[in-house]
Amino acid sequence: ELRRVTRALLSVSDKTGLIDFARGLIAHGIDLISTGGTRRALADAGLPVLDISEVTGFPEMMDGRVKTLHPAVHGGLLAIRANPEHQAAMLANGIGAIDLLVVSLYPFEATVAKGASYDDCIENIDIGGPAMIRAGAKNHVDVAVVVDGSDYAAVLAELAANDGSTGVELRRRLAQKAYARTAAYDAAISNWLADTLGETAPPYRALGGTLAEELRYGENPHQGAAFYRTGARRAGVASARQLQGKQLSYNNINDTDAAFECVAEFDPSRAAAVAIIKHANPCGVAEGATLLEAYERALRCDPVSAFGGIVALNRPLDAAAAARIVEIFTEVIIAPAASDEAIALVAAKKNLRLLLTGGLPDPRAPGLTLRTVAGGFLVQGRDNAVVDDMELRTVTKRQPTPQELADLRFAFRVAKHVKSNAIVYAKDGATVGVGAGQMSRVDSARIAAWKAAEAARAAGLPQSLAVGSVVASDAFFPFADGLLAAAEAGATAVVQPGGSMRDNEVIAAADAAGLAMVLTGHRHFRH
Ligand code: 93A
Repeated sequence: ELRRVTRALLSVSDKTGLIDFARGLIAHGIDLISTGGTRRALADAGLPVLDISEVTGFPEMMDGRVKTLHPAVHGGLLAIRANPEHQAAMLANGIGAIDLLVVSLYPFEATVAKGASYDDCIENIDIGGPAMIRAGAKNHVDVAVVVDGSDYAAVLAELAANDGSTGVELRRRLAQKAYARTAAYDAAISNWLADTLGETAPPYRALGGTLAEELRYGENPHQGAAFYRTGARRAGVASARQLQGKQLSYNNINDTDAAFECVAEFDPSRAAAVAIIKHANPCGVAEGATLLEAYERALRCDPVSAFGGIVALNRPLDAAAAARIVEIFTEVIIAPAASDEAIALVAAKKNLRLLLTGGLPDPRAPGLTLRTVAGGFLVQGRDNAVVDDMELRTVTKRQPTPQELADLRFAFRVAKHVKSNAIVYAKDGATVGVGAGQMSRVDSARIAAWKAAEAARAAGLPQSLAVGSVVASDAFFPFADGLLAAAEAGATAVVQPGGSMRDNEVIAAADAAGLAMVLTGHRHFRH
């Protein structure tokens, strides 16, 4: 199954490593064909190369839109060497075989990412490249297709090991990678067009991404895993710069994303905010005059769970906050930026990862979330509802005080980022008890209250942190019991979507307990 390589077509936008690779090919006596820019780069390095127009008999035309779209190219890629009729057609039409195809596509994703104009993006849609890639990959019985410069070394090693031939296993592996590349490329184009049209609904979205890195393992060590980037323009873990620390794990990436998306709900021009995340759930979120203050208050909510957590900040990490954060074991810090002094303080902790994103993502931006089910996957628009945009309706006799109202908003903002059933107690812009992921709402309410009491004990305070707090529920209370548990814990006001069959019962219970309750009309399920 070895195939000797006698002719290679090289057409690459990314010319990294090109010259050395081409030299390696020439050393095996392989003839090179190239398109305009690639040919120039090779010729400038003094390497012998045939211009594509000499193969096609046509000049490159229409600003390069048509350069390789020709039977002399596609016939050379698609002809089955062992098929006599294909051989005869090649002979009759003067088509020479192409045994190795090397393409790196027009940088469409990078062009979109840098915010280029519509016309610029259009011009960066590669047509000839994907056509050749797909042709060569279809015919991998004879042809090797390279779409990624990181495979140059493997190809040269293969040629060296087999005296200028490629093996079928490598060709098949390269073909698989080739189709992954063209699929992701087309997905990026479709998604960009959807963005320009303002289409955000899932049916209009193509799913695709490019492999960012192989991960050591998945959620557990026996699960393989990898990280893909979709190219969506959103500040966050996928585009962050890692300054130090070892490679992020699957769970780190998942938790870091949860942390940063949560803290991004808090407008940095209003207050500093910090979210501490464990197992994708907030174990403390707080605002403060400074990041240090916000961190201290977030930590107070659940100092036990915060051990080994992820810390996300809505403002550039400063030295005061950094000095305090590094005092306890933390896996990851993610922030829009960091001062030099803060970076130096974090550097003292070798294993602590510091990620800088360059900005905060817009919580109102559209996007997709997806999850797999056996034999398929579910796609939905991301939850971009923000409590500030909701009309809050007071349904109890008592109106919330302005302070209660501010805390209700704060608590509902956090509840959006807590796994359902979510119950969040908050006071003075800080969570004081979080109940997450229980199968019954009343259990979440009780757990959150218990944690608020524990936090008070840990801080040496005489009464539960929930006393005088407000409480948020991500979805309606189906019965009054969850609400009564919150009242018992000391909450004085409640925010919830409403819409239960028993809303009246729940409202009556709130009135009886002297609570103020507001309805948002929006639910924040997160499972
Ligand atoms: O505009 S194209 O879609 N038309 C083509 O016929 C074509 N053939 C190759 N772009 C085409 N290419 C692309 O040109 C390759 O995929 C590669 O990205 C680029 C290399 O151009 P140059 O060698 O001139 O730098």
